[in-house]
Amino acid sequence: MKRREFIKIASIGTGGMAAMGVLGSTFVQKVVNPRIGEKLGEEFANKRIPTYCEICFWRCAGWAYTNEKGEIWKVIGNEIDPICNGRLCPRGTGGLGAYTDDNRLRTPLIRVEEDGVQKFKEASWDEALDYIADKLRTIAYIHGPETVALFNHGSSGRYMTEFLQAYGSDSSTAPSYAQCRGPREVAFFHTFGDFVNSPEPTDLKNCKCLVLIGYHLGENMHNTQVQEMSMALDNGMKIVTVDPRFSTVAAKSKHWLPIKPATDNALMLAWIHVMIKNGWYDKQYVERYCNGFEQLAKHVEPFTPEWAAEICQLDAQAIIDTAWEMYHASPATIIHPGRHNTWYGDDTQRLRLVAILNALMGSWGRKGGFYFPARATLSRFPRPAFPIPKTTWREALEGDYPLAGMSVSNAIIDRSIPKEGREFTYKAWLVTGCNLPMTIPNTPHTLEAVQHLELLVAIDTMPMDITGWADVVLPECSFLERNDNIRTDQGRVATIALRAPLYPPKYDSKPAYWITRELAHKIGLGRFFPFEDQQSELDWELQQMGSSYAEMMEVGVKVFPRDESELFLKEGIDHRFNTPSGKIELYATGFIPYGFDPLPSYVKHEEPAEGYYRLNYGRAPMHTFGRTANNPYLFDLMEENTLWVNPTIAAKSNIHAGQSVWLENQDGIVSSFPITVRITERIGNDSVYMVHGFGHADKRLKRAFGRGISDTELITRVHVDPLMGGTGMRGNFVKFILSDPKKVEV
Ligand SMILES: Nc1nc2c(c(=O)[nH]1)N[C@H]1C(S)=C(S)[C@@H](COP(=O)(O)OP(=O)(O)OC[C@H]3O[C@@H](n4cnc5c(=O)[nH]c(N)nc54)[C@H](O)[C@@H]3O)O[C@H]1N2
Ligand SMILES: Nc1nc2c(c(=O)[nH]1)N[C@H]1C(S)=C(S)[C@@H](COP(=O)(O)OP(=O)(O)OC[C@H]3O[C@@H](n4cnc5c(=O)[nH]c(N)nc54)[C@H](O)[C@@H]3O)O[C@H]1N2
Ligand code: SF4
Ligand SMILES: [Mo]
Repeated sequence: MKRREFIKIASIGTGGMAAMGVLGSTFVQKVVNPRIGEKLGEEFANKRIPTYCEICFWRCAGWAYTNEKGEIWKVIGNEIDPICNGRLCPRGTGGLGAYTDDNRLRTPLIRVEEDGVQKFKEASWDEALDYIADKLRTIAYIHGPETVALFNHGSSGRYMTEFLQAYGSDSSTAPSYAQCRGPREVAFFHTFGDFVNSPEPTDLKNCKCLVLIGYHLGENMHNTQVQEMSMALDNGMKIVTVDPRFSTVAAKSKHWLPIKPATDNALMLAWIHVMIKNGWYDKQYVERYCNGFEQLAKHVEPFTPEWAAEICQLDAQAIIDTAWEMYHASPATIIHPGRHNTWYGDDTQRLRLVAILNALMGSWGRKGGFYFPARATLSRFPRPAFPIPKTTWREALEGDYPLAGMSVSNAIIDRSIPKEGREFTYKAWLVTGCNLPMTIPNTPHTLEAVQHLELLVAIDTMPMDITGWADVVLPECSFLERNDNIRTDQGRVATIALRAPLYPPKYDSKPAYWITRELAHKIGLGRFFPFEDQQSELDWELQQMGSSYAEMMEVGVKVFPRDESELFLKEGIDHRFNTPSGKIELYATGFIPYGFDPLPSYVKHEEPAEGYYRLNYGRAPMHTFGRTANNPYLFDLMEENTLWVNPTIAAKSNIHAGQSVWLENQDGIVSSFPITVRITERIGNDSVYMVHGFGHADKRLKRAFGRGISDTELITRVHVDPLMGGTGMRGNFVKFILSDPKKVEV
């Protein structure tokens, strides 16, 4: 096959507007597809429907409203939802933009070649799904269905995952694991026998000492965590922030430790040293519940605060003071596991230190620490058993990353490039709700893999970067135009939440459920989708939980109360943890069979060369990754990212505030676009900082195109965690380029 070229809208074929798919769901058939500016009429006036937000994955439940003209009006939080307490964050409120964005994908697109030029042809759903079904049939026949992988994030992933399993593959993966929270899940599982999961079961509202290590809560806007943090602050909670950058929450902290990047393990080892040496840990808890204390105590003997102070460029006394602060508040102390954990490649071991600290403070299963979450069980209508894949995702890894709990996105990408000596190669990707060129580090490697694929399908709402590389693009409607699976996320109490459509899908877009079901039917897998339509299926599922679709339309959220005593360990009573020893494992015996160190150490990481600065990145409260960059309302709040530069570096490099600079990384990669310099003392003199999710390269994103720099573009050096495959991304270094390298074709 000819190399796949990146296609922008400018080269759309002349195929003409596709007709409404003949397969239209019952709901869609009832109404004409509304276009921007069209009045939807009385049917939609003063309507209120229950939904849960899809702008990030906290998934707050809310109500979406239309006004008296039937126009979209507002979305607000659902008062009875404990995951939002009736309040949405700024992104959730601006979530309406997911519906109104006029750059949305409108019709299915198929890559064609005309006169040697690749372009997209607009297609009907029938055509597009036939094309995919044909390819999938051929791939199953020639290579086996297990060579097809799914990348997913968000609600649409659930149905696509089931489709993939029915087809014969279990390689369903997500950047939100190996580029995000995978390390903490593995570390906590091997310490406490439980995953952290989302939302994190932190009893923040009762917490007295919160330790945030590279976790910038407040800029990272996970709703109820931020609410509970404010509540606890009002009640006198002390915060210890460990961050090389003076983050928003650092300003609210009793202690800010401006740590030298990449040295956190040294700090934590010293904290443990100080705690054990001074007896500043919960002895009863450790004695009753923990295993491996002696090994740990011996292991940390050399790691004095003075030793760490030098490595971390901190004050030794500050290390001792903060250790005391944690002990003083224990067990109402949370050393937060963070969320975006993939930093330097030794991340699972770093998160093991976090887990050990929590164990020493006795905070796992204790008030003000971590609670044991509850979750509603969703019954699924009986359907045939899924076929067993000939090669499972784990077998495809051929022994690599043995502690990974789910398939590893970057490993699938890697194993899509044929390599001598390797038996298994992936042949096709289905991608939904992921923008891989912007979320998987080392984009050139991802794009090389794309060239080897026999099929790349992108299901998205927006013409994001990934769609430009796809063979087929399928436009999903926004969350405000669809039902989705019942939300059963964990919390202090089990809850269920319904998402219903406010409007029918705009343009020729469709919900994931419909797309998957139609595709399943086309490929002869219809028996796995036993319901005619999604609402009947949801109703059946809700009935099993003692509710119904009709009831949920009225209430939106249902809470299943439980006794508060179930939240925490019962004082003085033994508890069996789900670990090999049945105890909290300070010494991780589960690591031993794989040759991984059961006790974490400090390993020195590479430092920037002269003239280069470490590339640091994070979140802004008004955007979610790159997915909201083009959202009209959120764009108004923040149009582009800026580059934080310390005044000393600025002076040395001859750059001033407001200047546009380009960046070049250690591998000679130059940013596609410039970024505006912001000079601030809030960042140290060895790094520069920017918010992730900007610098979009697809011109079809009229607002977001070319605004700021994409951090991902500059992250080409990846330090992979040998335990679970996470991609350490913070070992990249950049220098300033002061004049236009004329790299951008406009
Ligand atoms: N450089 C760098 N890379 C990172 C990070 C970083 O900070 N810097 N963060 C990492 C983290 S923590 C994570 S969790 C991952 C996330 O990485 P991904 O899982 O790839 O998630 P998003 O960036 O949210 O992908 C958004 C895509 O989903 C599409 N989308 C939005 N709504 C819908 C919908 O309703 N349906 C469908 N089908 N598509 C939709 C958007 O248009 C966009 O193309 O990225 C990781 N990668
Ligand atoms: N508004 C908003 N909120 C979000 C998201 C979003 O996109 N937008 N995404 C959600 C998701 S999926 C995730 S995973 C989370 C991510 O949220 P976090 O896990 O908080 O995000 P990170 O990007 O890892 O954290 C960045 C912080 O780490 C600091 N840092 C950098 N290097 C080091 C180091 O070596 N040591 C230490 N101690 N600190 C360091 C940076 O200065 C910065 O303050 O946010 C969630 N919440
Ligand atoms: S935290 Fe904000 S963006 Fe995330 S689900 Fe809740 S309201 Fe939506
Ligand atoms: Mo994440």
